[in-house]
Amino acid sequence: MRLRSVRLDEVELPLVEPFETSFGVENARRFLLVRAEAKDGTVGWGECTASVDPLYSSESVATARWMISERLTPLLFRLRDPTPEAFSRAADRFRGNRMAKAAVETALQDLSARVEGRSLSRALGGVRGRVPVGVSVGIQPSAMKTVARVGRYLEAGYGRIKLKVRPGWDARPVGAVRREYPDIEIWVDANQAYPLAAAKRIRAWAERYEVAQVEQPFAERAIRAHAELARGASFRVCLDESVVDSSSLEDALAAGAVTSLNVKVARVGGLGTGYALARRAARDRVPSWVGGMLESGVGRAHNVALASTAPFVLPADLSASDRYYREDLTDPPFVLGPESTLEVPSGPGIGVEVVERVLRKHRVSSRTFRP
Ligand code: OSB
Ligand code: MG
Repeated sequence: MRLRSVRLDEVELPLVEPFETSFGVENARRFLLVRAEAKDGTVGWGECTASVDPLYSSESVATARWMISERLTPLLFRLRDPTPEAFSRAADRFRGNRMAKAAVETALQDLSARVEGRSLSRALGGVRGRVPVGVSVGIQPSAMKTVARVGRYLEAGYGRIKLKVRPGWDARPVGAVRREYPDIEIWVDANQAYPLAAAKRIRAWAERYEVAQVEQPFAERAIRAHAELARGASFRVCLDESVVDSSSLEDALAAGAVTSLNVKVARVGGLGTGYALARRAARDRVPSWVGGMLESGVGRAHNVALASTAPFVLPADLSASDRYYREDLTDPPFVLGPESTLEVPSGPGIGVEVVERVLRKHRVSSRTFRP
């Protein structure tokens, strides 16, 4: 396969409602899209989930734009056969910048599956036609509003609820949801917001309200703190930000710091690495699930394809398009199916198409690169 062009679009898509985490509020998502076109006209799409400010990780829209424009695209054009694997291997010499790398790698994954005329799920070895999903609920103005929000998601059919928490916003909302819904599966995610000394208190409310999983309460590098929390706990300790590559996963496994693994395609630099990490975790009987970053239909489709592979056994943070956006970039939109699942598209590549009309409406800039 030879490439004809790479286009880098910047898009701003309004969210249906603000999404608040321990590190900030988002009202709209501003992100990059990579459009890779082969000589024969076949097109593959990838999404970059870095946000305007480096709050979730050190990458931002601006750093990813520079990385993709000035380093990754030139590197890609120098490859004789630009497969996703060849690209990842070559891009490895640049440190970090995994969200930028993932945007390019996923575009090549879509493109190469389309060239081969098969779905991305099939290309990755997917074993499921529907993937179990849940919903991630942002920090709300009050515990009452949290309960109401959760109620609406349960009514819509979501089977597990992840509540965003932070110091001062944990036992109260979690307890309120548990009292209203005694039987639902509750996960929480703190995005590194707690000091190491908070372990005892986290354990107390998580066990009291039968939380099934506590995600990334401590800092990215705090492997020992996560291991301490996991020891003897009735809930799983999930790592998100801490695991970015195989060595960080090895250290976390050896320390007993990870009893559930959130795999985000963007955080680990692409689908290839994401799949490998989940396989490695499964060898130690650590279950994996696909995490989300409020992706548009493009990134969501990549995530759904990954979630269809064997090592992903827990429900993903992948909700229907209408939970995020009034008008998604892709067609058809993702809709919630029976038993809290999303259907895995079976068409070529990611199996959904970018609607150029919607893209143009929300696009703020566009730049095309040629070999
Ligand atoms: O930590 O999982 C996270 C969104 C932005 C940044 C970090 C996270 C999230 C989510 C969103 O939880 C989940 C989704 O896309 O549905
Ligand atoms: Mg998380």
